[in-house]
Amino acid sequence: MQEQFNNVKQSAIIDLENVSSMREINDLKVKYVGKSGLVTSLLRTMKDIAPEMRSTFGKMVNDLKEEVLSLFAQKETLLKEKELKERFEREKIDVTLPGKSQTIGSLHPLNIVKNKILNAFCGMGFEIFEGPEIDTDYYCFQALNIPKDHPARDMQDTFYFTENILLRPHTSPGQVRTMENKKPPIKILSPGKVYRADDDASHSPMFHQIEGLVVDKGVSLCDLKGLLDEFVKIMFDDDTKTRFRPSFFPFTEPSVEVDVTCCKCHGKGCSLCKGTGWIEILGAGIVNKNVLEMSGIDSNEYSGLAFGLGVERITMIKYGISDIRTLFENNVKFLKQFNRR
Ligand code: 2NL
Repeated sequence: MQEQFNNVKQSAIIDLENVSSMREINDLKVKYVGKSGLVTSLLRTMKDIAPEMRSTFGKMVNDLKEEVLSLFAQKETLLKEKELKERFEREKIDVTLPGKSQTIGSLHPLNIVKNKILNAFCGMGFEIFEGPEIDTDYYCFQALNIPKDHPARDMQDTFYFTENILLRPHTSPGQVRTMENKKPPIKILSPGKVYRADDDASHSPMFHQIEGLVVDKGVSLCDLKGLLDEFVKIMFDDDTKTRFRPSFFPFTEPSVEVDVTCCKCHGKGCSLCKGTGWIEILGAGIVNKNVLEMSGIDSNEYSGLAFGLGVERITMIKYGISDIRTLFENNVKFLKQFNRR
């Protein structure tokens, strides 16, 4: 009988030696101490034992069970240690490795410049008014004193839906609506997309314009000069100078074109300013009396100043961009240069 006990114990020791996972240990537990395991079934032989020996036999089976369980426990401890060690090895992290950085988006250069322009004028008391991108011939041309034979009205220059409905070629229609609906004083900015049938290195069929309009009693060319001088100092360097050249627009009289001293060479002459030291940045003027009258404003009581600029043009000057198309290609390498973080 003792031999039978020893065999079970020996067999458990040998089985345990070959075990390499907790799963196998659990299987072995079933084999030895499970319901019909080797140790448990010893108890079933109790009926063949002489009655006076049965309590000794029972105790021996229990002792064996305990011994086998303690062998299991030892092996379990060893295995757990081994498995933990392997896991540490496997999951080892090198805290000196560089982290994975997140790419953060940034404003498009056109939006950086647009915001800067809007901020500059809002700081001088202008309100922002956005009009529709599709408008009528009246608001786009007639109300702005643009005659029937003016080239801007040509099919080649403007995108028409019907004879009367078109993509606005400037943001002025929004300003006309304001003049119709609001009594002066008026001091507004009209930013937005505008459309013209033009497509080369310095013209895009869609571009962003910002126009400004001031209507009040006694508004003069002096106000226009002071306003734009101030704007230029905010947008470019503090020592940037302006130059007002006579020009022509049907909606302003007199009209001017405004140049600034080149922000790259500061007036000495370079490739950006084509050797002249000056760069044209916008058009402006005193609102034509016809335009005021057509919108219901008494031109004997009130006068107005207006200006219009292209956001793309200012952006190209500020950042030295030579082809307008780079602003619309969305090349991430190009756009990343404007990430100011
Ligand atoms: C340019 C020139 C200009 C205006 C826009 C304007 C608007 C109204 C009345 C009178 Cl409602 N004028 N706008 C005036 C002068 C010039 O834009 O070269 N823009 C890109």
